[in-house]
Amino acid sequence: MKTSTYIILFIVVIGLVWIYYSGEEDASEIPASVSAYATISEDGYQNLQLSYGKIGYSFNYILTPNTVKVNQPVRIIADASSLRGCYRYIQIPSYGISKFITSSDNIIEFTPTETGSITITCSMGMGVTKLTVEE
Ligand SMILES: [Cu+2]
Repeated sequence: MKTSTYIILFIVVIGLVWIYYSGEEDASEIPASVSAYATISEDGYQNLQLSYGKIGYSFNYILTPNTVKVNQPVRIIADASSLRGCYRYIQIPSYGISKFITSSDNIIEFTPTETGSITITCSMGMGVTKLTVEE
């Protein structure tokens, strides 16, 4: 092969490597979880959406928003269509809540009385997310 052919091949390889690594960089920019504050609606509730989907590189519960105010009622609206199997058995052990979600019965309401972190899990514990309670 001519020298010019080697040079062109070299440039193509460098180009492909560059495209590969720039793609990797984009993937790492996806946030592991998005922190957001709940707003208090007219009826006094802080409404949160709970679904199942991709977070970073894995799949788990997605809670948005995930930060609430203490001593203000919270309403978790679960997306029954995305929750499958045991992910529908939602447990909030610190508040004694255990609920099976269906498309017609998908609301969990409670009032957080302490600041800190509340764990929300499925019945087997592989589905897990945290709700942050602030002053
Ligand atoms: Cu599970």
